[in-house]
Amino acid sequence: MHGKLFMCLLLGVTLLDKRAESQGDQTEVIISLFATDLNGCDALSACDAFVKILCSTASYDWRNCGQTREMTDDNFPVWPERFTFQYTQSERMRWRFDVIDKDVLFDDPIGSVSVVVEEFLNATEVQSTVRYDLNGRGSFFVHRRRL
Ligand SMILES: *[C@@H]1O[C@H](CO)[C@@H](O)[C@H](O)[C@H]1NC(C)=O
Ligand SMILES: [Ca+2]
Repeated sequence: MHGKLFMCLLLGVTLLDKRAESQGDQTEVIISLFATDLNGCDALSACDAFVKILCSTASYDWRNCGQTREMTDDNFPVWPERFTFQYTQSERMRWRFDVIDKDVLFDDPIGSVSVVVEEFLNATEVQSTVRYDLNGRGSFFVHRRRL
């Protein structure tokens, strides 16, 4: 009798656990980045672009959340890094991607993209990549990785 009751309780707790999980309190979001048609960087070569990622949530202001390597002399850079974020809906996370041309003396900004992560997750329910405009300086893509 006691054994059965215990099993029922155990089952109940396990089911509750599963529900909390599938309601997605925390989701792992993995992204990678690429850009096309970058332009206007250097007179004698293509852009040497890298990306600085900043993020903010309800509980902290903009902070560094990663950086890609520089893709030298390439207006169609595919950055090899993957970035992993722990996403909680109530935290209202945002990303800011600063695309920057590496130069010998001063790095020059190419463009900046702000993303509400919830909007990105909604969009990537139906497609895996979202395109953002760099105001005439090219296109920036955030790819959601599932593999
Ligand atoms: C994302 O989708 C959910 C479910 O359809 C919706 O309630 C929510 O408002 C959407 N969020 C944004 C930021 O578009
Ligand atoms: Ca340069």
